[in-house]
Amino acid sequence: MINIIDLSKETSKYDVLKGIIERGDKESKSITEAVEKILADVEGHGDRAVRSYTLKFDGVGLENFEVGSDEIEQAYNSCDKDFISALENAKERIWDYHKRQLKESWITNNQKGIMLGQLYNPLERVGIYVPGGTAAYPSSVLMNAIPAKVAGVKEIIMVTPPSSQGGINKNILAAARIAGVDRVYSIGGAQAVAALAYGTETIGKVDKIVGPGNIYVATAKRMVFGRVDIDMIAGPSEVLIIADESANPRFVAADMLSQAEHDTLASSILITTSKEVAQATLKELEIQLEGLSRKAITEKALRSYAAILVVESIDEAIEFANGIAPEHLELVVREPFSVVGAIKNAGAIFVGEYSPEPLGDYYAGPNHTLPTGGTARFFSPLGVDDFVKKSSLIYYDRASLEKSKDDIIKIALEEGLDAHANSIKVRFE
Ligand code: HSO
Ligand code: ZN
Repeated sequence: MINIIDLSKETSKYDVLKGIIERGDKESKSITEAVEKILADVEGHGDRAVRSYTLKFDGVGLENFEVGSDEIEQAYNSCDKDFISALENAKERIWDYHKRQLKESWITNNQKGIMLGQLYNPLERVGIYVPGGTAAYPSSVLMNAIPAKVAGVKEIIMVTPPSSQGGINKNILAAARIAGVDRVYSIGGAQAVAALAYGTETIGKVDKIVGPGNIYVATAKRMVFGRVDIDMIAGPSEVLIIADESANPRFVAADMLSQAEHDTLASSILITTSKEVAQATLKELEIQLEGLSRKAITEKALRSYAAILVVESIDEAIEFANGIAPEHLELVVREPFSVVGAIKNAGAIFVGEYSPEPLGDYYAGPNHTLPTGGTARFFSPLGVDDFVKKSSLIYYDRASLEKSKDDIIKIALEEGLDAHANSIKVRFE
């Protein structure tokens, strides 16, 4: 099903994985043009355009997009009680973790007559996109909304495409209620992104749009960036597992499958110093795959984008991991904490064999919205910072400005900006 690749025999390690790294839907001209048209229509015609695209793409004619609080309440009450309590427990942990990310505004006056600072303020209104279909995850509602809540965002608006009957998944609505989402609209696709970015007669414009979506949603987000802020552009999910001879192949295979079941573009890579672990994991993958409800998706992902690599040393595995910059990195080695410091590029690091990725996907507290496709080289997990902006604060008294005036005037004149120089001079004439 998957080939085991002995990296010591390969000349270029990264070529082996090129197809995996570069997977994912690419923006094409036809997608860009289609999205451009949707954005322009919604900007020009508001609700009318959103209504007609909802009919065209989702197959439902909706007069009113907003999901009423009664409907949300009803959905919440009809959910499995243990599921609700599990989500509440997850919320508590996610909240607690994100609370630690809050930063305080600061002001310093360590020079007499001068005060400088940075003031933190939450964004006013934020939109969360929740995809429809099999990728509609209640856990993602918590992961997107809770950091915004913790940051102090005043209004959180969730959008999600309606089913062909016009309804919304009850688990998604329950998660929205638990996370404290203020409004829910049953709209999706690029038209939902446009409605959030530009505002319509019934949907208020937001300051930032977060959440994953298909290529149309991702393209729309990229195009409205600047009008509003966006989070990262999420690509297909991936896990890289570093394992030594102490790793349990049953655990390793289970973790690889848990990633592969997300979608046919998901990628699971094992890199190990042990040929035995490599062989045994391969066997386990075949055995465990049989029992999965999403076997077809999982198998396709495994065949296309999974790999088992054998290396000579853990150092080599780490160098490789840093080169790939995976979204999720599991360290299933004898002394995982001795390795953590060497990891430079990874969205989330799962340490030791009892910290599998789904623990982080749902429950431990850190965010599961993570940089994908190698972008962990420069992006960070979604967090409170994403929902806060800063203003600089500057105060000088007369004496302090007078002391600095010659330098400022000099720079202004060199830039050829007389009026800038005058703004300083005039105060001392
Ligand atoms: N592994 C996904 C998150 C997720 N898993 C949601 C299950 N539900 C991306 O980090
Ligand atoms: Zn997952």
